[in-house]
Amino acid sequence: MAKKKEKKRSWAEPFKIKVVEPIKMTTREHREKAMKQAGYNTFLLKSEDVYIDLLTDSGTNAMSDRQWAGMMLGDEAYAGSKNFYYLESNVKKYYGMPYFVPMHQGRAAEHIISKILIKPGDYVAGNMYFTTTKLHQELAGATFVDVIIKEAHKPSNTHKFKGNIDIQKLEDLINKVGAKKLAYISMAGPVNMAGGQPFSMENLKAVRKLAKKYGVKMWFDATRVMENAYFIKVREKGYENKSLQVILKEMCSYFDGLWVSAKKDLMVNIGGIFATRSKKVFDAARNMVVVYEGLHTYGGLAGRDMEAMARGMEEMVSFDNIKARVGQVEYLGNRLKEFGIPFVKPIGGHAIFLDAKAFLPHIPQDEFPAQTLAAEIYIDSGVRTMERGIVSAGRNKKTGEHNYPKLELVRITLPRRVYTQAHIDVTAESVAEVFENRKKIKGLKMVYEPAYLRFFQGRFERLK
Ligand code: P71
Repeated sequence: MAKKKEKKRSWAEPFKIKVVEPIKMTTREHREKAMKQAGYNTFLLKSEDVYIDLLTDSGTNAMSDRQWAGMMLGDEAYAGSKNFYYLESNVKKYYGMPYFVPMHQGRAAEHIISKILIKPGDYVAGNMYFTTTKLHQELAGATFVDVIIKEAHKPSNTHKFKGNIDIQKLEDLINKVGAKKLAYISMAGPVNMAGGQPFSMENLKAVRKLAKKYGVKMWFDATRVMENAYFIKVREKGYENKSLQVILKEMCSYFDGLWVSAKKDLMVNIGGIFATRSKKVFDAARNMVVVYEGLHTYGGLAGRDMEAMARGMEEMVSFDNIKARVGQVEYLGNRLKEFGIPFVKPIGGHAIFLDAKAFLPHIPQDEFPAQTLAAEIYIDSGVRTMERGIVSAGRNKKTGEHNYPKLELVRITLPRRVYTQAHIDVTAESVAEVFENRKKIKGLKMVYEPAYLRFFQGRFERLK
């Protein structure tokens, strides 16, 4: 008997729209002017001048009706807010960490953990770097060493777990500097700068084994952990029948502590988490938070923010939710593929990362191809994206030269539950238009460079 042909069925987001925020399209002339005034830096544009804002998925997500309802239940007491206790119990439940300190956002936690664990002259090993994470580690006196697998640095390599740590590289580093000098292993999942690429549970377990052998601590940047958990479920053998909640708990179980920028997975506009199983580190963090953030039961947040976080945490573990999120990123990637546009493969969890070196091969890296491309996409359509290349990589601490990262990327980031498939189509078509006219595009020169995290406030001019 002939096999029945399987019918392809579409799927849709597990929510509908209840509140809308108008956005407006501007003229090309207006955008040319706005981009010039912003020094060809998309961080310096006014949001009002942006049509589709794909700069980041950080704090830009749509909260659910249940989260908004929770905002009215904010207990704004200075000390001991009930929202704090609810959030604390959810941190235990979902991340499995017994000790929790709220923070206003991710980098506050990075600052505090770096100050606690790093002594000047120490090293930190990580699976590629994140800008704010690495800066806080360096400000505390550490040298950051990237021990991610080599495949992660190649945009077209389709390794399923490009966020993995190279175990040999890590062991070599431990042998070279000595375990005592390695303040901790800083592991992010998925890896933002590598293209939203996950690590596998198998790799995590191998890192744990090595860390145990040498007595080295492991800390987890769990900012977008749900996307990593999703990729483990759909790509790694043995996890296909496990719930995301179970996978999340297992991942966290291998770490001594973690931090989270709650502005991502938890679908809130502000918030951060610092959590650990070490009473000693907890006591130190709880004491430092009163110096830098606020009392240890609010950490720079309002009670209502903590309520929205606690509720967002319950929503983030939903399989349908994360499937729709990653599915939207995949949809954008597939549209761009149709146009032959070069981007990082495999398609990551939160964004598509255009390969600016392949897109604009005639622009040398010190004329900032990714910065240029982000500016051109904005000028074409009002779609705002972000540079993740040489500008983000900053300068070498010792020589003062630019760092020249292998990856020179433009990130097209999708906020959670915000844009429709039509917005994604408009975005893909705009990138295709810029691609068609790429040969005419000229690079940039930097005319202002701030000392820290230069990508936020740096200014550029077009080369003639
Ligand atoms: C993103 C952001 C926000 C951002 C930060 C720096 C430059 C440009 C944009 C923030 C992260 C993150 C990871 C993996 C820690 C933070 C800091 N990402 N770890 O991707 O992605 O958290 O912003 O809450 O302080 O747009 P924070």
